[in-house]
Amino acid sequence: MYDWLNALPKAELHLHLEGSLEPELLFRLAQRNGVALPWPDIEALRGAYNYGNLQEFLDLYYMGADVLRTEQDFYDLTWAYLLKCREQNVVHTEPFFDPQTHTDRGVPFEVVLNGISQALEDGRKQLGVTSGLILSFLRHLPEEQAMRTLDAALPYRDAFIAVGLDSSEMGFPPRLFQRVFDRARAEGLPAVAHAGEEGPPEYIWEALDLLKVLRIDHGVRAAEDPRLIARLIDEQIPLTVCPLSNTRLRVFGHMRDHNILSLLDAGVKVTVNSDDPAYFGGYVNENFHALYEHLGMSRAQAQALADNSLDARIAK
Ligand code: ES4
Ligand code: ZN
Repeated sequence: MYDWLNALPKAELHLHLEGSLEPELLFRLAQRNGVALPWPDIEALRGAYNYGNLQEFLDLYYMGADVLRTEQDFYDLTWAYLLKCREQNVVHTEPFFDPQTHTDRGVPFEVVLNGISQALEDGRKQLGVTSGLILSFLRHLPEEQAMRTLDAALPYRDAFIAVGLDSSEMGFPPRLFQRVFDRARAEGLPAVAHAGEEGPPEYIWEALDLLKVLRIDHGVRAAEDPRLIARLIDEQIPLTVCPLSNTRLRVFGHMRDHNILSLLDAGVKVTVNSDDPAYFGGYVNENFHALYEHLGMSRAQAQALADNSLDARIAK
């Protein structure tokens, strides 16, 4: 079963490039750039990968991203992830990056974008992994700063397939970002948004009705609202679900309690993704393995999940 799951062609639609920064590369980049780290060694850093909720993880994730300084750093980060894609038969990926995490530290937008874009292009040519980049806004910062980020991005409009919304969810509902998403849409950029990870079903309604998203990232709390589930099924709106992330961040107490297969069987277009693989203990295949081990996922269910991921691509 494991070999069969590994060999399944699949797409990854929910992956934060900054979250694919493995401890080994993090330490190497810190040394290369002369950045002092609060952890004495890789083991100590790994020991810190224990979270009570989303915010505790994000605090560590933003600290880790501080080692990313040069175009080469962003290239190396993206390239290491693309090698994983090839290894795991992820034939297509639509990764997020968070420009504000870097521009707020003084790293120019172009440095970040050039490093990532060059690696994605080399990934297409040398690895045969197709891709499309999603520019994600940080929702814990004001909409005005998201708008300035969009300003910085629009000269490179063709480098993106969509805009997204991530970071701390509770207290930062999608409705706060309606104007920046309106403007992105006017520029021809479709949208996705994190909603219903820790936040209530109401945030998913807002992402659909106000931000006009094509997909919901996470969305697992939709299960609390039967009318919302009916709509997701009726309109076949994809959910990019991240099982290992959800258990590591305690959205579900244990993998056996995860609702992804119930949603699949109900007719919701769910997909399997890794979110922040370096921080949550696995890439896409490890997420599939966990569903097999703890939820008894069948081959037919795994095939449906993989088919959904290829079907839910924005970049076809
Ligand atoms: C994230 Cl798991 C998760 N949720 C929200 N924002 C994020 N950024 C990176 N990982
Ligand atoms: Zn995410």
